[in-house]
Amino acid sequence: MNNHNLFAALRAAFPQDLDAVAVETDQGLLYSWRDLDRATAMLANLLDSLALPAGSRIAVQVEKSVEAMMLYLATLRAGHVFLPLNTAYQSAEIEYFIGNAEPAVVVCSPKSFGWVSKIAFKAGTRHVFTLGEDRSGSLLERAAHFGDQHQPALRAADDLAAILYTSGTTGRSKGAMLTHGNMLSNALTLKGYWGWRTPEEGGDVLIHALPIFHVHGLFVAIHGALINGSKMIWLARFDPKQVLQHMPRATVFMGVPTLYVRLLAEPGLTREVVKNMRLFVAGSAPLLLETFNEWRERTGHAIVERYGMSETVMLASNPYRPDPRHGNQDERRGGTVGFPLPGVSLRVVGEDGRPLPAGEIGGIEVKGPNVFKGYWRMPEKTAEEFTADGFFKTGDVGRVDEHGYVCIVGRSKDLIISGGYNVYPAEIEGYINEMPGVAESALVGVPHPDFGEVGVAVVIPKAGTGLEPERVIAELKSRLANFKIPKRCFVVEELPRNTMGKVQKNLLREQYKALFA
Ligand code: MCA
Ligand code: AMP
Repeated sequence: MNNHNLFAALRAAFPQDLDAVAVETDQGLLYSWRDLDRATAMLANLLDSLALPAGSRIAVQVEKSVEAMMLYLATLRAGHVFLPLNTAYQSAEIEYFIGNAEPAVVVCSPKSFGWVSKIAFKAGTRHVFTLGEDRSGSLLERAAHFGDQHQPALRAADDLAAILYTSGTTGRSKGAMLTHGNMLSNALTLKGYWGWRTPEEGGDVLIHALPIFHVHGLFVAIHGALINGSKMIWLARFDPKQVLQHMPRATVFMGVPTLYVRLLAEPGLTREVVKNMRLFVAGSAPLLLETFNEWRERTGHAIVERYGMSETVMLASNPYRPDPRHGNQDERRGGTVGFPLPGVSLRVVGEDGRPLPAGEIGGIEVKGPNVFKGYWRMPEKTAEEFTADGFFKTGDVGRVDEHGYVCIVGRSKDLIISGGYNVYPAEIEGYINEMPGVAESALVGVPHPDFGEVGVAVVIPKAGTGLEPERVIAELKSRLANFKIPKRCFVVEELPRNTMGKVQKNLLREQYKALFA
C-alpha cells in the first residue's frame, strides 16, 4: 500500500539541501530542514513510546512556536489525529472539547498545566505534557531522550489527520474530521493555483503571522510553505510594523482582512517595501472592496481573496494567473472569492435544493477531495449537512456570476466572524440567558472598522431586576475566550419579533449598524 501520510508528502518536498534555513523566527532563531526532520522524528518517537491506540487524538493548546508546529507535524508522522485549540479558550470551553474528543494526549502551556491537566485527567486522558513558547516544558524534555530517525506511520488517504472544532448552530461545537487525503489534495491544488515556486524555481518566502490553531495559519500557510520547500519567516504574533520590517525579504503573505486593514494604517507600507512580494492572500472573512482597492493603490498588488471552511479547507480562490477553465481570465476581483478551485464542484441552490442559474442568490454547496469526512461522533448531524448526491451544505449564501466568479453575500448560519475568528451567537446567548436577572438575549454582528464585524448583545432583564450591561460583559469575560465577548451590551425592554414570535435579528443589526462607524 502507498503511504498517504500527509507528513510523508511534506517531508518528500523538503529541499535537497537540508541545511538550508526552513524557518527564521522573530527572535532570530534559525531552523534548518534537517532540524524540522530530526525534531519531528524525536517527537513522533515519543508519541510511539506511549503505545497509544490507533486514531488517538492529540489535543494541543499552546502559544505559537516553531516547536508547536513540529508537534503538529510529529502527530501526523506518528499517525495520530491533531486537535488544535485556540489559546484564548478558557476552562468551560476546554472542558467541552476534551470531554467530547477524549484525547489520549493533551499538551498545554506550562502556565495552564494546573487547570488543564485537571480537566484532562478527569476526562480520562493519560498523558499531559507542557510546551512553552520558549521551548520550555515537559514535552521537549521527554522527546530529547528519543532517536532522531522515524519512519512515517502508514496511513490511507481516508484516515483522520486532524479534528477542528467549528460552528454550532445549536450552540455546541462540532469536530470537523479532516483526512490526510483532504489536506494533501488541497495543498497540491494550491501549490499549482497560487504558483508556488520551489527552491529550484527561485523559491518563495512566506511571512507567517497567523495563529496556528485554525485552518488558515495551520494548514493553508504551513502546508503551502512545506510542500514547496519554501522558507517561513515566523512571527509569534501579528504586529504590522514587524511584518513590514520583514517584507522586503519575503514573497508571500497570508492574512485575515483585519491584518490588511492594520497594515494599511502603517505609513511604512510602500511600494518599495513590497517590491519582492509575489502574492498576498486574504480569507477567513469577507475582505471589503475598499480594503482591496486601497491595497492595490498603495502597493500595486491585487490581493488574492479565497474562501474556505474548517470542513473543506480551501474551496475557491481568485486566480493568480490566467485560469484556462475560465477563458484564461486572470482578473482578481475584489468583493468575490474567485473560482472554485480545480477539482472542487461548487453550486448555488434554491430553497428547494435545486441548482440556480448564474447570477441568482442561494445556498452554496460543494463537493471534492478536500471535503471532510464528517463531524466527530455526530453521524446524524453529518448526514443532515450533506445532500443525497454528496454535496456539503456550507451554510454560506452567494451567487456565481456569468464569468464564473463566486460571490458570498451572506450566511444562512447564525455566525459572526470577528477579526477572522468565529463567534456563535447561540453559544454566547446561552451564557447570558443563564445569568441571574436575564429573561432573554440576542447577539448580533455589526460592522466594525478593525475586526470587520463584532458582536453586540441585546438583553431583556427579568421584571423587577436591575441589570447592568457592564455586569453582563464582566461575567462573560470570566468564562469565555476574549474574542467572543460582545463589544457592547444593551439592556432593553423588548426584542423585535415576527408573527411567529421569533427574534428578528436583521432589525437589531439594522438598529445597531452604525455603532462603530
Ligand atoms: C482580539 N480581540 C478581538 C479579536 N482579537 N476581538 C474581536 N475579534 C477578534 N478577532 C480583542 C481581545 O479580546 C482584546 O480585548 C483585544 O482585542 C486585544 O487582544 P489581542 O489578543 O492583543 O488582539 P490582537 O493581537 O490585536 O489580535 C487581533 C488579531 C487576531 C491579530 C486580528 O484576532 C487574529 O490573529 N486573528 C486571526 C484569526 C485567524 O487566524 N482566523 C483564521 C480562522 P480586551 O482588551 O477587551 O480583552 S480559519 C478560517 O476561518 C477558515 C477556514 C478560512 O477560510 O481560513
Ligand atoms: P470556519 O468555521 O472557521 O471554518 O469558517 C468558515 C467560514 O468563514 C465560511 O463558511 C465563510 O462563512 C467564512 N469565510 C471564509 N473565507 C471567506 C471569505 N473570503 N469571504 C467571506 N467569508 C469567508
